[in-house]
Amino acid sequence: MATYPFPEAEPFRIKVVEPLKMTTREERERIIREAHYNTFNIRSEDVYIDLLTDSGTAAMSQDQWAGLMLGDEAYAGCRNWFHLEETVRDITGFKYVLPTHQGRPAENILTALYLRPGFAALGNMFFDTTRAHVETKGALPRDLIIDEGLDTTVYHPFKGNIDIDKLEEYIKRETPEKIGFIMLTVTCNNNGGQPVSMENIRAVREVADKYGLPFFLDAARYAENAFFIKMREEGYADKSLKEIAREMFSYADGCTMSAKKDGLVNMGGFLALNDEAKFREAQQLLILLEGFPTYGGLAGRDLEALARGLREALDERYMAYRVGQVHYLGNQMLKAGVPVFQPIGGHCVLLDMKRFLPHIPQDQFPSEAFCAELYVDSGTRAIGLGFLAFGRVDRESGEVIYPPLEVVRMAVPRRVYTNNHMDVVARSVINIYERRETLRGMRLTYEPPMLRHFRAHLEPL
Ligand code: P61
Repeated sequence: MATYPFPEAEPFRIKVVEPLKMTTREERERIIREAHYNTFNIRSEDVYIDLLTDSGTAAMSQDQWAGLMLGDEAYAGCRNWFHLEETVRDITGFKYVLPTHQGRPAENILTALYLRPGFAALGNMFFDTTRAHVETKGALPRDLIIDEGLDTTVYHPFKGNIDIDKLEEYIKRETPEKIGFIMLTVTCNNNGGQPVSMENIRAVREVADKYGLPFFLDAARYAENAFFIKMREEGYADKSLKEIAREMFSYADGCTMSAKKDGLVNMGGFLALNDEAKFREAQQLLILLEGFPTYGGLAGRDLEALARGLREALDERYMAYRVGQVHYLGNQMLKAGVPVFQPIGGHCVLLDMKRFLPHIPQDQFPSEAFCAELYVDSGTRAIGLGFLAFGRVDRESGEVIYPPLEVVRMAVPRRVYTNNHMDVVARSVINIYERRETLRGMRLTYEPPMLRHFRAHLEPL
């Protein structure tokens, strides 16, 4: 990554601290055993450094906390809603905004508006909740990311890009009438927070216009995406993150937003649209599923914290620190030869388990074996995103389908941990890498029928 003109050190100081419990190795060995070797089953209190997710885990600023006291809890027309609406319109340029309690209700409404059984939705890589909402409408989600996006070894500045040729081929083959919409996830979460270039977003707009298709952004990490465009794409170095974000949104017809990421809040989201008729329909669904259109499942105080958080995430010094910290963590591992997905993305470091633990076959859950070891070694919690999460058995042929990536994700919460914490994590990963041959595979002892990784039980072989 290019060096940022501002220092990457924290542009804040710490006013409130949350003590962390320290456990012994013996305690952690017992805890992971009792959690059936699945880090989702560990109590947060027993975790020292929690890198399970960057979603809803941010530390709010004093301005956001102060905003909570200005919460107007009226059922209809609270002032915080108007502040949020005005902020979203200002950042995105979209005409209509619908508040939701997180990202997935926005996805539920959008997919209900645009999809029918037999339709397809085309994207770079659909996040799992979006994918599930597409599927529950009877439609097919299709991931058309560029090939480099799934190669953990090659460098590409925008590994979140969609393959424009594949996109156009798909539309021509299946006919535009069968396509509900195109969606780009910015940054692309499934391959580690890889950015999408402005050029690619613009090219999708052209394809969408050519075939008369709506085009949306999954904007959960749009500000991190804007930062990568500023750092890596010709012509954007002197633009502000807000200008870049505004341009990104200008090519789309709307967006879904899980504000638990770049909204810097612990809960919140929205759907934004330009189409008035669709907006009216969406409002009906919102009332049914979330609440009245001026609160949509959130308290007035939460709407206020979100309006303030959205602006803070576009601060360049914050973002240089934010992405800088994720890279600080990943670069230490890279220097020690650990197989890290490259380039490092915006919100997490991915470890390639096919190269880290080549002696453990994918069906023996190398990612979960590593996560259990990491927890015992340093009290760090990470998650496996590979065969356990995404593997499946084909219903017709009975064939076992392996996902293309077998990775461990270490997602960094925003403004929460210091670089000393990052040092602990990096040392622990390097320590395990040096004795990787001693790790053993796992087997399942309990497997839920759906989304099995959340609740599965495992034991070492
Ligand atoms: C995460 F294991 N992400 O990365 P909601 N779009 C995108 C997301 O990253 C995202 C959502 C939409 C999570 C939380 C999470 O099975 C899981 O506000 C790009 O969570 O509804 C969420 O936003 C959905 C992790 C969610 C999971 C579901 O950690």
